[in-house]
Amino acid sequence: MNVRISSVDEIMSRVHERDPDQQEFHQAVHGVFETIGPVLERNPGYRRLAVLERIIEPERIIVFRVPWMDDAGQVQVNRGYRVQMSSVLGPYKGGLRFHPSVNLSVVKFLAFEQVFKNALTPLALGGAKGGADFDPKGRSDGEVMRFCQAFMSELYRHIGPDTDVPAGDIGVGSREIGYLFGMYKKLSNEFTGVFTGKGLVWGGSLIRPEAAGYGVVYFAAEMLATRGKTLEGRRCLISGAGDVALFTAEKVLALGGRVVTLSDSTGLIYDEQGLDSEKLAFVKELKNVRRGRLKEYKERYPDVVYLPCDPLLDHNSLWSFPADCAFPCATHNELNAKDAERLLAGGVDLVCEGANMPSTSAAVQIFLAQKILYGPGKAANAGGVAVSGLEMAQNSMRLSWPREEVDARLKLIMKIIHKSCLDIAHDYGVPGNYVAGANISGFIKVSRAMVEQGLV
Ligand code: NDP
Ligand code: 2IT
Repeated sequence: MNVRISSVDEIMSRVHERDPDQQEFHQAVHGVFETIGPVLERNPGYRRLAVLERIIEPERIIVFRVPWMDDAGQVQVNRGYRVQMSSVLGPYKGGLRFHPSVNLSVVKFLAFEQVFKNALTPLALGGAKGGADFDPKGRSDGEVMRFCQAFMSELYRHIGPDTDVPAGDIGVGSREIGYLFGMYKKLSNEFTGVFTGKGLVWGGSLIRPEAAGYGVVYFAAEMLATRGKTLEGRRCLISGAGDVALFTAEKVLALGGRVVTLSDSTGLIYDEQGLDSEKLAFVKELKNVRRGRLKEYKERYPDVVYLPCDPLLDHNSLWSFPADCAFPCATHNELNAKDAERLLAGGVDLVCEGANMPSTSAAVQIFLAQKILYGPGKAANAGGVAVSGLEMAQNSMRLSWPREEVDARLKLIMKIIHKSCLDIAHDYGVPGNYVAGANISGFIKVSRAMVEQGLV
């Protein structure tokens, strides 16, 4: 019998035709598809089993109305999402993002990346992502609580400790997770580990807030070690001023590096002297407690440069300062081809991604062509979800591990991920290419599980 089997290019064209407006999702799928050809050659049966077609189609998408009342008594309506992409390796797992830019394309790209990221960890985690186009900025605690409760009053029926375990992401931190978890507990009448990133006294894991940032720096240190280098004395550009950026900064400082930039959605600071622990504590208090703007850093430390900026504009000035390392830790597509050229011209030989898909496809191609050390987000920032997996394990045991134990496990996991990316890249004839290594390594695990579990 003759069977018509689609080529990878044909499948990619269908992704474009089917959802023409989902650019971020196309970008993420493209990034993976252009590296996995050799796996398909070694496994010709995968084409007939439509492994690619299945991997890009979410198992389930939930889109829902979130009506809530603001402090002025006005009813507001937002749109909520949960994309349950893949459960072949474990319960759906991935964060929630509250930001005005959230739409189905963004949530699908994040869920798709999460599947591969989670597969890279040695833990049993499926992949998902969710969120809403709600902007917590400028909202009172009461408004945020009412929004979270309204959001959970629909989401609760789709999640559970063995079904789907959300966590934080942009705009969803410890305050939001508290309100979301509280509502889940009320509606389900169960105290379970249905969320990660929980408060320390109600089931959270030590090191979870630090995990993504610390993990990024552990991954960077592993990459540098392959060239006999360390972070000691290296000038580092970091974008963002959220959890990922600030704990990346903390660990860079701990390992002897120098942090000269940070940014938020309104501007960046360039501190030629470099941050120290006192300056970092100031930023943490500014962003996490007072929810203020980085501009205040300039008021407190007048010698620094402050530039108002929007990282999604033509180019992001943050990447123009001379440095040795760059850690994009804010948001997707915050680093384009022009920025990549500027980074290289400024002396950068390591780019390690704390954010998900912060570099555009063209920027990635430049890093690969120049053979600098380039750690893609799905490998480099996997420490966050990995410690979420450790939080789930501790919740199941009804125990909690000390800080040192969680940190040691995180470090080991980042080492394992780094090695598996390198080994696979070598095995597939692209030594040192962490993009191919991460994609192929994740793809092999997910596709194998998918095939073994049959057509479900
Ligand atoms: P936060 O909300 O804590 O911080 C995000 C930071 O980036 C803030 O400084 C924010 O500015 C800035 N930012 C966000 N969106 C934009 C935008 N559209 N334009 C300009 N600036 C923006 O989020 P996280 O630190 O948790 O997440 C940062 C990145 O890391 C995201 O890509 C996320 O997906 C990824 N990530 C998160 C993990 C986690 O466990 N939280 C784990 C792995 C990856 P402002 O302060 O003005 O809001
Ligand atoms: O992008 C990510 O990996 C996260 N936002 C964390 C996901 C999680 O479930 O901890």
